[in-house]
Amino acid sequence: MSDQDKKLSITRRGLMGATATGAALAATGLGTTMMTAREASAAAKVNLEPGELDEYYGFWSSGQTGELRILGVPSMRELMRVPVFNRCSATGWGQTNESLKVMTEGLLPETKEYLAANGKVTYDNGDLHHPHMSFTDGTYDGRYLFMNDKANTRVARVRCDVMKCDKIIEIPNAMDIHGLRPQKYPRTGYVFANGEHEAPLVNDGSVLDDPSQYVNIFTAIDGDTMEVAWQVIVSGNLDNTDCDYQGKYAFSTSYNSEMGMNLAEMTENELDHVVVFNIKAIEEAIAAGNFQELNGAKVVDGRKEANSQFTRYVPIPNSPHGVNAAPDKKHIMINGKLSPTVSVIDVEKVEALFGDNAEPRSCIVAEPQLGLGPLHTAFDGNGHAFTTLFLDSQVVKWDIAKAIEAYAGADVDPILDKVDVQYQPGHNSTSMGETADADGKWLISMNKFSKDRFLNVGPLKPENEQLIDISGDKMKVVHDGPTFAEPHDSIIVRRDIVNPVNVWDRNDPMWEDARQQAAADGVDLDYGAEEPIRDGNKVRVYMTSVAPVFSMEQFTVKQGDEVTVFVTNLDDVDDVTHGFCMANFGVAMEVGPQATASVTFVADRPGVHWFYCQWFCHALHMEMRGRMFVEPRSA
Ligand code: K7E
Ligand code: CUA
Repeated sequence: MSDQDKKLSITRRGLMGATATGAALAATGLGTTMMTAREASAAAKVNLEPGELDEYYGFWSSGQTGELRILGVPSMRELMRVPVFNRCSATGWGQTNESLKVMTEGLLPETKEYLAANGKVTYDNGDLHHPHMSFTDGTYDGRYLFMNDKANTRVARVRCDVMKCDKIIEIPNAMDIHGLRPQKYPRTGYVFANGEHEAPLVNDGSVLDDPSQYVNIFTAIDGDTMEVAWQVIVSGNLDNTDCDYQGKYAFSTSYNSEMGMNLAEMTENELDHVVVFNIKAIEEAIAAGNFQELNGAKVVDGRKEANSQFTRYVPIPNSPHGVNAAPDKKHIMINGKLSPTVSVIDVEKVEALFGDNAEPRSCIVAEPQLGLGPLHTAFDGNGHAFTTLFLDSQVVKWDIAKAIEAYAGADVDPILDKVDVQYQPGHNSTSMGETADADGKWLISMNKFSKDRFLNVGPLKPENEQLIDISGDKMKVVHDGPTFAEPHDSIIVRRDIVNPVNVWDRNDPMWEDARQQAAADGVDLDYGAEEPIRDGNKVRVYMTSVAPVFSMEQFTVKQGDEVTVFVTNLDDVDDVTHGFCMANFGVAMEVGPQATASVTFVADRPGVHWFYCQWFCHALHMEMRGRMFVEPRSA
């Protein structure tokens, strides 16, 4: 054993000792001694033969990378990266006019001003934690994926037909969107989004040290229009959120009910809370005009002291984190984080909370002690829950019904199994597990640390996502998957639900602006133009691409012209993507089959400049190039 290994194993033992769950340890030990037939077949399912397709799509966040990732499950092969909040060199996301429209049109006026003062039109970073698919009737419907940006207070939508982001909005009044979940029933519907960090309601620099003026904001976004439907002011901060299967309530955890500003203040209380939002009561108030308008949003006051019908505050020990609705459509798990417990809410007991003199914890029907650092819970659809234990570096499988019996006084142990994961898990997700169609096959444990699990790549290590077979009584880790910064969350979706196209529709709304500009210039995008079209010092170049040629071999502009190049890819074949790179101008973009993409730059470098296709498309791909001639200003 190397020193490094010793150190790790000591640390691991120290952490496990703290759980005082010897029986669970023995159980996990047993799991590794013998490979049963079931385990062997699970391993076979993981290692797909070349050419075989996965059974599930995995949609992954990427944390501070700011993109959405698509993996195949169970192979854990990364299939695609979809840029959302980030700038992407390969696709031109954040540079093409089409992507810049998505990234800028939903920004608040003061943000645009701030960015302009810094010579920018949009942010180029994001912190994407929670990707979730739209629902119809309690299960995924394959229309959209929604996701948050904690770094710059935004919510984005990705179209599942083309796997491109089509909407990004900045949320007014709130600070730093964290928890996000789509409404499950009757459909999405609303996308619920938590502002994590509390701030003065009027945040103009006049308030710093008066916590009584700090608020936090819960937002419901209309998932169809991507506009803010309404907001609720709450007490305490907001962490994660989920909603029921009845369309009545949403639930958000608060790890800082104290409204503290530093660590000591934030962790002072033994009890924090989960906020229950009464959707119907809020909708009625909005419809009746009983709201204040704040930066364009309809806002109601659901703070504790407002004593409204909009919210209830259910006390939960201690700094709760994840919220997860079980596929039984009845139970909501609140993960304790600093408390070793998960608090189980029965949604049928929530209505009574809004009656007179209700005991605020009367909706809690179980609170099993599971181990140290419970963060998130997933489900198999057979009455079992799987909770990550951050400090124990384990996943614990437990029986929901037994936990309820134990809470009522029965002498039963709800814990069924524990498995070590490497190391420090945050979210976990199961196949179809956040829908009513949870199928109990796979669990992904998203671990914050990989330490010694992979070849050393320097001080910055990958995270480790482990695939766990949950089809039997005992959990079995079957695959390690290194991954870069920092996937928090994922969903695992049956492949028949997701049906992207192979080739774009020529009439796609994505390039409606290009279509209109072309029409105004008397150009048909499908044919392009012979010569650049001049409009003062603005020059528009319309070309098409068919492997391996661009329709223009060369074009001439004047130094200082603002040049917009539109490329329409006329190839109508799967996987023939072209690109357009204007060398030494920092310009590059992807143009998918039948797509139009455009990019604008100032031609301030005189002389001959090559543009080339930057996506390998043909045996003569290298030859797919042309020249831009920039006449010097003096000429
Ligand atoms: Cu638990 Cu941002 Cu979902 Cu990370 S949050 S782990
Ligand atoms: Cu077209 Cu490479």
